[in-house]
Amino acid sequence: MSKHIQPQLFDTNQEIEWCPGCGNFNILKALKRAFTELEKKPEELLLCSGIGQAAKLPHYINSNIYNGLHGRALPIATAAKIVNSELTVIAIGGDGDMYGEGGNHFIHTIRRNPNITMIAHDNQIYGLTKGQASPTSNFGMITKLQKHGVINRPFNPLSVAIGLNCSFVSRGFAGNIEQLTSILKKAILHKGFALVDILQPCVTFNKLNTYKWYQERVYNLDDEGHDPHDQQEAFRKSLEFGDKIPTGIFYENKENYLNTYEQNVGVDDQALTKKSDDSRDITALMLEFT
Ligand SMILES: Cc1ncc(C[n+]2csc(CCOP(=O)(O)OP(=O)(O)O)c2C)c(N)n1
Ligand code: SF4
Repeated sequence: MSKHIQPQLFDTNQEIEWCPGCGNFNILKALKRAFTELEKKPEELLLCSGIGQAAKLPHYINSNIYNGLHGRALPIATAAKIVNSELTVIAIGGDGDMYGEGGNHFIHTIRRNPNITMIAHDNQIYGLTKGQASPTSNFGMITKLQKHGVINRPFNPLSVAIGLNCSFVSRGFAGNIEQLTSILKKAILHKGFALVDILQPCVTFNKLNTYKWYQERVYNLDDEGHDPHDQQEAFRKSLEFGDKIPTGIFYENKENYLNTYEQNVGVDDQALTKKSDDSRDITALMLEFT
């Protein structure tokens, strides 16, 4: 661990509003560890989120933060990265926020490939609004609202991302801080859009996908010698979600054509605020409209 930067540097004095035992606490811990081990400074970070229990996380990390509308973390993160490519930008939220209300942005941000990290606290439920089904809830799951069981098949974020040739696709488990920290570090260092889906027990509203339920099923893809550059194998692994649930890095796309969005629009070299005044002079543009 770095001598200069300690995890406490990322603490804030905000009172944490999560239920005792919530998987979010370990995600917060792993993220602080990842920033510490990567020797990030608070001013180098921007954490963007929408609405939800998970979306509160940026308030609990000493960094630049943007807390916006439900489902809108990704467009904000993409815009911020374009304006200042020197920032480490993270978009964070729950499975409802990122895959439901923000589902359209999820798909098209993968296609754009900005150099940002997306973290989804996937508790397979709407936590903040007290336990309705979310896009990733298991088929047949009984909730307060879905009294006869969920009738929709679950959204599979990893299969969608791999199918779209996403630059980096991974899954962690909030019950394994060590592995989660390592995945988060790799995702942040990866140049391009990096998805980290995290199995996150909601101890209050999801009585099906508990710590025990996950612990009995999760395994590490590294232990099987999985090759993350093999898209078809990664896709096959992404379909596995039952008695066995893979975690780790599913897919890493290293194809040359895959420039980042910032490279494609020509702003990846320097923060726009640091560019010379000349490049920001819009007089000629304004004259075109007179
Ligand atoms: C446009 C819009 N729709 C619905 C809501 C109500 N709402 C707030 S949070 C939330 C779901 C949160 O669930 P999730 O994103 O999975 O996060 P969690 O609370 O489980 O961490 C909903 C439906 C809203 N605020 N805005
Ligand atoms: S409702 Fe669920 S997700 Fe929200 S803080 Fe409580 S345990 Fe965590």
